[in-house]
Parts: sequence; structure tokens; C-alpha cells
Amino acid sequence: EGVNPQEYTGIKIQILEWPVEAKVTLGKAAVDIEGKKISMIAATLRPETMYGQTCCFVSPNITYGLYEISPTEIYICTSRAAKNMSFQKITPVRGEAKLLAEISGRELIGAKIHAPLSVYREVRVLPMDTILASKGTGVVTSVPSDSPDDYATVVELAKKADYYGIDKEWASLEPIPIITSPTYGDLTAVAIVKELKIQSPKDKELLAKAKEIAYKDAFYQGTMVIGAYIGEKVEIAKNKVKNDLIAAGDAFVYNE
Ligand code: A2H
Repeated sequence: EGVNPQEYTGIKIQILEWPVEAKVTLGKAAVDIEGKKISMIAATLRPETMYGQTCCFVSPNITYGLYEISPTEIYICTSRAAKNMSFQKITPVRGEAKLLAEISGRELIGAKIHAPLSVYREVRVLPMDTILASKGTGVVTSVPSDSPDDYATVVELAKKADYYGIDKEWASLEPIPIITSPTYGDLTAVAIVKELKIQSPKDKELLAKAKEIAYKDAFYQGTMVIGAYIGEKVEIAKNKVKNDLIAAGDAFVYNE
């Protein structure tokens, strides 16, 4: 946590089908999931790219909590994020986040989920080793068209699907053009990862550079090519898409 406040959009990614291991863990914790809306909360700085979500990442090494938000709604995130949310009018009681159960990121891998606005109707939870527990919610939604980290991760997962214990096709959904820019075309992250010859999600320094270039390029030069604001500058469309997601009940503002 730095000195500068960061405003994220918390995207609600609803779980449609649980992996067997997760069901066992929730059963042991006696959590009643019947008829409840249970969502992983992904923290993003790029709400305008949500049309291009191809999966959602968790860290296999992070423990997540299921937190009661209302009698019918449950959020999944780190305890650190839940605590922060409890001071932002996101939980029912100020300063309290009611933990229903804990679950390892590893047990969530393979869950079938619904990512709001994505052109893909159903996507999967996949592992990302570089997620920090100390930032955001510990959940990162994957937009390989516009995030170099996400693109490098899905390429790695598809290449070594057996090693990661996933189905190759879960990591092989095509990146979707969301934004076009004069410099990088309509798949910015793919172009920059190639240009910088990034080989793996572990190429930390190159990825930091790629992230910087991609962010500035989209924000200052980018135009939307999908969704409700086609033809509008990213700088303008960003807040419009965010506000639409919030109005639809699919997202909320989360600060830290
Ligand atoms: B962004 P900042 Cl399309 N660990 O969302 C690692 N990365 C995390 C994280 C964590 N705990 N929590 C959030 N993030 C990612 C979309 C996106 C993002 C695009 C392009 C760039 C981009 C789709 N993934 O981030 O350190 C999330 O990924 C690059 C700036 O707080 C979040 O936004 O500045 C961003 O990093 C937050 O990074």
C-alpha cells in the first residue's frame, strides 16, 4: 500500500459452476451456496476493456475468503481487501466483513464463471503466479488484448497446460479487439509483447515497460472499437463503461 490512493473498479465475476475440490471445502465449512449469487471480485484499472475478458486469474498460493454482503450475495477476495471494503460501505456493517469460509486459489481453478460485458458467455478461473496478495483483491480478470501481463500469462498457460493442470482450451480463447491505436493497432498487448520479445510472465522488467507503454498508448491514442461507445476516445469511454457496469450492479468502486 503506497502513499497514493488508488481507485479500482471491482468487477463482479459470478461463479456458475464450482470445481469439485471447492465444493468439498465449502461443504466442510457448511456454507449454504444454494440460490446465492457468489462472485469473485477482480480489481481493475481498465473497466473499458471488460468486453475482452477471456478468463479470470487467482493465485494458487493465496487464501481467499467468502464474505457475506447480503442474505443473497457473497464476494470472494483476500481478507485484506474485505477489510478495506468494510470501511467503504460495501459490507453491511462498518468495519466488519463476515467471513463464511476460506478457500485456496488452487481450489478455484477451473470454475466456470460469468464475466460481465465479455463477448465470451462463459470463461474459466485460471492460475497466475505473479498476483500479489498485497494489492487489489487478489483476483485479476484477464484481458489479453490490452494487458501484456495477461497475454504473457495465457500464452504460458496454453503452452504448459498439463503442467498447470488445466484444459488447454480454457487458456486459448482468442484476444478480442477492444481499442485501436495508430501505433499498435487493435491488439496492443499482443503487439507490445512481440515487439519487446517477452517470453514468459517472469520477464518482470520487460513486462513493467510493456505495461507502461500499453497504458499510455490506449489512454491517449486509443479509440473504442467494441461495445456501447464505438468511435469514442478511451479517455472518455473509460468512465462511461465503468458507470454502466456500476448501474447494472456488475461493479463497484473500490479504493485503497
Ligand atoms: B488491470 P496497479 Cl486491460 N497483483 O485490469 C497483480 N496485478 C494486479 C493485482 C494484483 N494483486 N490486482 C490488480 N492487478 C492488475 C485490466 C488491465 C489491467 C488491462 C491493462 C493493464 C492493467 C485487465 N487485467 O494493469 O499496480 C489489474 O489488471 C496494468 C496497469 O494497481 C489492474 O488493472 O497499478 C492493475 O494490475 C492494477 O495495477
